Amino acid sequence: MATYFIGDVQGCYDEFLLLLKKIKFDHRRDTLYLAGDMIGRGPKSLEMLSYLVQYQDSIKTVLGNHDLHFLAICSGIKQAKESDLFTALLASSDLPIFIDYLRKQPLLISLSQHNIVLSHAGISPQWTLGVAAKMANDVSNILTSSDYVQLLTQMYDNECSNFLTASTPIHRAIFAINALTRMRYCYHDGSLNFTQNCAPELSNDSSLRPWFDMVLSCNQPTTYVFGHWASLMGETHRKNFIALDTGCLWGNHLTAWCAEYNQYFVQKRL
Ligand SMILES: [Mn+2]
Repeated sequence: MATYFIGDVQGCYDEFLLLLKKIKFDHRRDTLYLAGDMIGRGPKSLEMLSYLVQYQDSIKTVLGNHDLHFLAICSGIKQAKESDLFTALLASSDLPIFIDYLRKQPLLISLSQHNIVLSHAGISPQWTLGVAAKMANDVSNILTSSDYVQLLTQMYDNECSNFLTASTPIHRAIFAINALTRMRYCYHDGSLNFTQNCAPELSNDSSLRPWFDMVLSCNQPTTYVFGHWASLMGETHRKNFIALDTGCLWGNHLTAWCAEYNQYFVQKRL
């Protein structure tokens, strides 16, 4: 019985299956958590999503920005770009099942038995873990309601970068989406920057810090698992921040982490 986490698959389904084989993943005994961005830009998003729908009991996910973007495309809010490689997925007769599945996926998962918190991009330094869980839950409540298209229409809003000045429930929900699925760097007041995406070693902007250097400490020793930030290549220099996007889509590799043994496994891009 093991607990695994895998970073951004982004439609790299063949590598995903090879990595499951490498960790000897057993759907009857083990649990796998995906850090979001399961689909988008890679070659096999249709196969990936079909697999996730089939194995919902053993594979849990949080939503990433690409997953939400796909929902926006399905709702007619955004147009798919050629580089999204969503053509097969959008033409599938199972599309309503995929939309339904994605709308039900959370933006944050807490595993209290391991003191682990999983989200696609991270946890806002302006939040306690309790506030983070509440805000993620508020977003999920909208995503599973009939108002969800309205939220998807409004979510492309870089103005919602500061939780402390977000004055309405919808602005707080959009901030939550921005923090949980898009954040990398924050300003010193904890508000979000949306443009810088290089590794911290290469950043020369002193007004910005990685979110994981700013996140509020809590009484419980918490391990933060996240994806989204491929240029980190897994390196946070902090042992309780597990960065799992190692750029498989960009020709690097897909990474799995086993919580019980603090062990990493990788599968190179084919
Ligand atoms: Mn992402």
